[in-house]
Amino acid sequence: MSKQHNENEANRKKEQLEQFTTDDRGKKLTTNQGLKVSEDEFSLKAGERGPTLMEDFHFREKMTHFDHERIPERVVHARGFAAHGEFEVYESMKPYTKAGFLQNPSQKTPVFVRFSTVAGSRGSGELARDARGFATKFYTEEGNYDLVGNNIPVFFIQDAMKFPDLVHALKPEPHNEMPQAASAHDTFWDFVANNQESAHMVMWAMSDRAIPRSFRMMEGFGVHTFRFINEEGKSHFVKFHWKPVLGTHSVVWDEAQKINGKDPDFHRRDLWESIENGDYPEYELGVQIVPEEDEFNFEFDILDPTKLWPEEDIPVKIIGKMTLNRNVDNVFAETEQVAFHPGHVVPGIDFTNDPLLQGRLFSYTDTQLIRLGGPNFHELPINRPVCPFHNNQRDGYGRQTINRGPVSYHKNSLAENTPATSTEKEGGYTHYHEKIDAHKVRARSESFKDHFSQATLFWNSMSAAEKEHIMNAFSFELGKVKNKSVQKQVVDMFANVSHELATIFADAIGVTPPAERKNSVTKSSPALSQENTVKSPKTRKLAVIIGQQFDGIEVTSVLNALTKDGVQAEIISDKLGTVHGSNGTELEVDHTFLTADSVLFDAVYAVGGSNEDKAFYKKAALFIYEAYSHYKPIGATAEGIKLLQIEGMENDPGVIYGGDSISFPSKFIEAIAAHRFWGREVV
Ligand code: HDD
Repeated sequence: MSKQHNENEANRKKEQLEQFTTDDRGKKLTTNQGLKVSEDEFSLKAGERGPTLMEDFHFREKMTHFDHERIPERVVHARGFAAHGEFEVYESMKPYTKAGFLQNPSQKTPVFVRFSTVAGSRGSGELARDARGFATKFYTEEGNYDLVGNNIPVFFIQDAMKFPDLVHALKPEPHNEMPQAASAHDTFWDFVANNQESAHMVMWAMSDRAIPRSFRMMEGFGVHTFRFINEEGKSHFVKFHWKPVLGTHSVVWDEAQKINGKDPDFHRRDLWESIENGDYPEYELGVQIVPEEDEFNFEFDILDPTKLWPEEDIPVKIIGKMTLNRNVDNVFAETEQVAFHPGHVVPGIDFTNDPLLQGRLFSYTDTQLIRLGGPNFHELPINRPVCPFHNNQRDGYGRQTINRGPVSYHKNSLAENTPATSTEKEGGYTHYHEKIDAHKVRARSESFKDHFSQATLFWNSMSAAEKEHIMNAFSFELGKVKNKSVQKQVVDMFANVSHELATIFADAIGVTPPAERKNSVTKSSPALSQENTVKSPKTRKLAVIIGQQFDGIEVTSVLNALTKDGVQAEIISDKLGTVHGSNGTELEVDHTFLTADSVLFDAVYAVGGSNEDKAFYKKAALFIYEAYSHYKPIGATAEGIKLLQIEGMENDPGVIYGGDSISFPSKFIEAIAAHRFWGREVV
């Protein structure tokens, strides 16, 4: 296949959307009926000071449209942000699946990805402690395939029946609608303690995974076990993973809370700006594959969505790459109106009997009916497949397709029995012929009853710093819970995961520590720790704290070296305008201490300036101290050392002092890539 052909394929969705895109710039203002408007500021009145007239159709049309501009937000995952991109497979997956988009390495499939938080409403801050949604729509030649996942590989509950209960407990409490976008309240923890299958996901939610640095730096998981089906009809169990090329990184909790105030759009801004700058976010697609005959060879049930498959036991095979390379033109039309559904599958991908997945297969279409106002949401431009679609469905709110002819039923003779069904060979979807012989029961499978082993596996896999963050998160969340009994129940529950963990947070919240409990799980999975992730300086945001009469030669050479490695420097001083270096170097200031904040950056380069007063030094020192207290890399050169507030700070890990200016840039880049330095004693 030629390169041109691939690009054409990748652009198919873009071209389709372009047919619906309109640019109002430079055009004449009209009503929705196309009537040219002569006056758009004043309503039609009986006299200049008189009442507005009913006759004013222009006023009524404009106002009615405005009054109806809002649609219900998603019941969960309301706050989200999305981008377009493309996916390519590295090698044919033919032995495992017949899915067309996974066959040919030279084929590009357009994708649309929406990232989200779960609990908060549409306007909530993005740095909530929460799971992140990671939903991908592949516009394949065989129809849309949706991989509707999260950045956490397991779920709180095992059966979809409990989803409304979980969400009621997690969302703001109904009597006073508080707290917004937070799990730190009584009803959530009451749910946890009384639904102990949540233990494993709660461990993830209390870990750094729940406060990602960026959508570009988090993993994605399909969570459920799905099936791959090949041409011969053979089934393999499969779990899907997205691995971010930049590695998996997080912020610290104090920082997250402050970012929510300083820039509640922090994650969407990061995604938007990266794409605008051409730093396209990339994720590799990985699969864990288990042959059908091994279904019962594990110490957990592979259908249980509260269990992951340790990567050391079942390796993740990397099979392709997704690149997000285009921002949306209109957030409402695309990001808000996109409708994902785990039931949007293509031949070669099938479901398992995971009771959480089975229930999801109902909920997603159902929710779109109320959210998008009727059964024609598939016709919204963002939701249309790029391949043809024909059937006998007709009419309904907002129908756009004009179906010709009298025949809208199957079977028929008047239209030669078309639209016609397809055989499996012709690409018709057939469900996997799984044999089922069972009693109808409302029950949890015995094999789903171990709630703690993998929660402990997760705990065992954490580094010392990660464990500390988890303990602090429990102490914070339960510190906000008012009901003593709920606090006690949670302490007792998590003593089953780790006695050490439960004891520490029990102490922090004034609850009697649990009695010593034996925990036989000693296994760990290094792949679960973010300490072992990819480290790269690329796209890291550096705050350059600089004043008048800085050392021009040094700063120019350091900034050149850093930008060459992909670090993005922004100049911060106490006034906008230009700062002047000693040798005539000039730099344009991007932000002042008022408009920028330490929590919005990954690292700080303390330069200072020989011509600055005490006020400048005070603001600069505060900025740097905050970065230091969030364990961020700090580089300081001769003049900049004066900005380091604490004595001996220059000897701390991750504080690079530029005494030796030759090796300074490379040491600083290495520190920026390292992300954070947990070894610091911070009070
Ligand atoms: Fe869900 C939205 C992911 C369980 C019911 N879910 C939604 C979104 C994501 C997920 C990423 C946002 C999609 C978007 O950006 O538009 N959900 C998950 C994952 C789950 C999960 C990974 C567990 C493995 N969800 C789940 C269950 C149910 C739902 C068990 C109900 C039975 N989810 C919904 C929903 C939403 C939704 C109510 C709200 C908006 C929407 O569907 O389109 O149908």
